[in-house]
Amino acid sequence: MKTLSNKEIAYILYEIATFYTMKDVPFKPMAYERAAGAVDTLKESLKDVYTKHGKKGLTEIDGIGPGIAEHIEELLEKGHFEEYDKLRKEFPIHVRELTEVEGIGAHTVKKLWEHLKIKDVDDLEKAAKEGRIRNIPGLGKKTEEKILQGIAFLKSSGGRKLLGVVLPETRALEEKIKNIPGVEEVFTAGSVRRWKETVGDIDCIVTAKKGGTGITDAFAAFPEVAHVYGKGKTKANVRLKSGLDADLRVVPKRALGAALHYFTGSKAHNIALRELAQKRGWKLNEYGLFKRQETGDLPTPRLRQAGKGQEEKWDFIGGKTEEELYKKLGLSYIEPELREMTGEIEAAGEGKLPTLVGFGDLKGDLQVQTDWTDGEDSVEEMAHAAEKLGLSYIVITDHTKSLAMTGGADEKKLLRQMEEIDALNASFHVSGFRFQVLKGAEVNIKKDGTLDIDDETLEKLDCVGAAVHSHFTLSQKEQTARVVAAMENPHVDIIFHLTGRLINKRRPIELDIEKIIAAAKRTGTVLEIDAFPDRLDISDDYIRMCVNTGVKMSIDSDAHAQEHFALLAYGIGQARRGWAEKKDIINTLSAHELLKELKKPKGERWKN
Ligand code: DGT
Ligand code: CA
Ligand code: CA
Ligand code: ZN
Repeated sequence: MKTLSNKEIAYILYEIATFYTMKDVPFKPMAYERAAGAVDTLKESLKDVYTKHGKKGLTEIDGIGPGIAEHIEELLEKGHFEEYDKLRKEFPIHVRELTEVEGIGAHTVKKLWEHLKIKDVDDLEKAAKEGRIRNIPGLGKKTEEKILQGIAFLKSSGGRKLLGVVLPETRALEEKIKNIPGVEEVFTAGSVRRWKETVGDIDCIVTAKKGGTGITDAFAAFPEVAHVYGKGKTKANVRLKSGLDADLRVVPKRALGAALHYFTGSKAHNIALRELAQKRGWKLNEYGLFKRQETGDLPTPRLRQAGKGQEEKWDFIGGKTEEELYKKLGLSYIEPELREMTGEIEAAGEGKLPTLVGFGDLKGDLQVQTDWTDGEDSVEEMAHAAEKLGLSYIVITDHTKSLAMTGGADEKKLLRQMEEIDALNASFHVSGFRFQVLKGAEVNIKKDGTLDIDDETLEKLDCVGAAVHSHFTLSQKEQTARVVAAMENPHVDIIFHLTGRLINKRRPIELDIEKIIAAAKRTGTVLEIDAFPDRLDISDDYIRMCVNTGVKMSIDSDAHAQEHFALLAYGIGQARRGWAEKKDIINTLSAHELLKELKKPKGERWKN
């Protein structure tokens, strides 16, 4: 059997969806896209599902029908299937590469191929630079400019990958490493452990059982490995087939904490800590914390001058755990997310570190899309999925009318949805199920800062989020005024994904962040931390500014499907990187507490 990860299979399914779009085949693109989405977000590996339950197990996955299940079976068994081979022959195109450019989807790929035989980003860049894209019907000069910007942006990201892509891959790798004979424990360090929004490479640390050998050999021989840069007894550096690099280190158990600390970084944080150790006459490295040996037979100054006598000898004084290291250096424990040299060492010395919002602290999710607009699942399905994940309420925030491509809701549609939500909540109540669905919307902020839904309707909603989805290139002055105007609206409770950035794809809009935060404070408007891994909007430094100013935030999944609630973890990681505590995040409140606050006039909210 082949080792294909869920990501790889999902990609092939997306590719096929694109091919069928290009052939103008009806329905198939949707079916393949839906299957791809299902595979992409599946927790278990498809290979495991197939090994355990066969093809039948595959068809039991929501979104995968018998036809596609058969193809997945062939993919797992042989690595390809006929339909796919034929399509690839017909369209020798690098779909994944092309669609990584912001704004390019299946329909654009089709046009680019039909008119200019563009098959990869190199072709695309050349054609755009030569001004040939603008002549394709339906694309035009603006698209051509956008494409060039998208390519430049992709290149400038320097190959760093989204944490949202790397983390699932890392967890899968950890599982495989755990199964290498001789391995005792596996940890991931580096930027992944610090929840950085993008990652350069994966750093894994393992401890070996007594006498455990051959661990690095087994690792380097994984089918996922495309290239081995270097390999020794305790260390291996490889490139994975996914394009990511991974480092593996086998470390002694007595120094696990020191190794974990060293390889977690950040580098600047490590250096500062090492200096603290040096100030005490100690030495800190990945093998532990050491103190100069005190022996009776120190060489006499005369011998030492002559370069004779013993070399320096060091006694191991700590390093089994990270907690111990920090303690020995007079610091309270510093969470990985804070190790970026932004004042954490001083704060730890003074006992003034924040108690970070925890991964289990969220009680609700304030941005959820459904099949009323561009989400995949119904209000009820979303409610059940959220409850399963341990949440006790969600706010339904479908898009509004000026986002026409999503089927955005107008006032009437919102009113109808409110009725459905009332009915649903009533049925929950009857069954004794205490989950609550709250009414909301993701309202569009128009160019002039007004909203696309009238105040009378907004007033009926429990929680209103407003967001910028157009006119991304206004000047800083105009853009700031636009968002501030939206915050002045008494019905706008939260600004969703403030800067509109898409990591590695779209720049943030230009904002005077100090003015924005001051306006949020003044008006009592909440700023969202959108947890979707390519948004993570607002960034950690903006979060820190909110914390320092007392501006409240929410952490929302921006879910468009049931599986997306799991993405909340990325938002929590981001909040922690911004030093946020539980009190800074409004959806750590119960539905009751939250509604109580939201019923007050904006200026009177969030007073404690
Ligand atoms: P990345 O991979 O670019 O997303 O970021 P990191 O932080 O994972 O960096 P990486 O993989 O180069 O190294 C992992 C950790 O190892 C890093 O966070 C700190 C530690 N480290 C690496 N090089 C040095 C160094 O020259 N001095 C010190 N003190 N620590 C280092
Ligand atoms: Ca790394
Ligand atoms: Ca590394
Ligand atoms: Zn949005």
